[in-house]
Amino acid sequence: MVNSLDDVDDAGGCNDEHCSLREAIAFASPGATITFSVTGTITLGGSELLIEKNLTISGPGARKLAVSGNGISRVFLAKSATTAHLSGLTIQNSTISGNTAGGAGGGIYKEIGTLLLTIPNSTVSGNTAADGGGVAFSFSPVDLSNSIHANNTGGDCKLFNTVTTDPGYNLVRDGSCISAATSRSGDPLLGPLTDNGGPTWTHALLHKSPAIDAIPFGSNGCGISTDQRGVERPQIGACDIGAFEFARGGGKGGGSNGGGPKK
Ligand SMILES: [Ca+2]
Ligand SMILES: [Ca+2]
Repeated sequence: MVNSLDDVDDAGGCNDEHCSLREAIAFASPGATITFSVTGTITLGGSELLIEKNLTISGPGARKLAVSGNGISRVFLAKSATTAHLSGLTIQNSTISGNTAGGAGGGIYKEIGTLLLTIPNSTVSGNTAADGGGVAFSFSPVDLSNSIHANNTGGDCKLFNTVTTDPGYNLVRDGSCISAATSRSGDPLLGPLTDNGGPTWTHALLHKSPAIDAIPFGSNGCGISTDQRGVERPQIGACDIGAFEFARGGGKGGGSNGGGPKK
């Protein structure tokens, strides 16, 4: 049970007093499930979280827990022949500098094996890698829905020898990894990563973003009933792609609706 948002690996290991996500991964038995008693943002101290055994990391909800590379490192690297199941968390602001060996998958890189990544209603943006800045997958199928992938340096999504499952309603700026008729490419018009209300930072959808109301009510559901900040979905009748629901005239997001009621 992760009970701290810091990235400290102290001498005490993982116990009731202090257990960081880094410690939980290091001390977990193969096949274990890691859960969380904290919400907010875990900001990594400069190095990626290495997963070298079969693990399930079950966050409290994509809108409640974010793991940030702080613009310095990739967030997760899952090594060969492991099964890693990540759910209920947001991956943000991760960067890996481009080198030829490891320069893929700025946010997440999964080598051979199985990665069951649940990132519906997520926004993957501002990540950097030589190849596949947002997410990269090698020999491991990936399931995307209702998500935005944009503005990642090195490509928004990269598949090596694998296929993507696209249930639809994805907006991928460079058009990578999408196949469903309801998914599209193009600029999602994102604001900067900042405090728009809620426990974690988000990229607001700007006025006229094509992500706004792109998911008809009842199609794919809204995924979840609130956005990452806690603002109710849908607003204005239909659901928005990604982690942020645009609300004209404010709402529970404290008035930060990413563009304002410009008509
Ligand atoms: Ca500890
Ligand atoms: Ca909407």
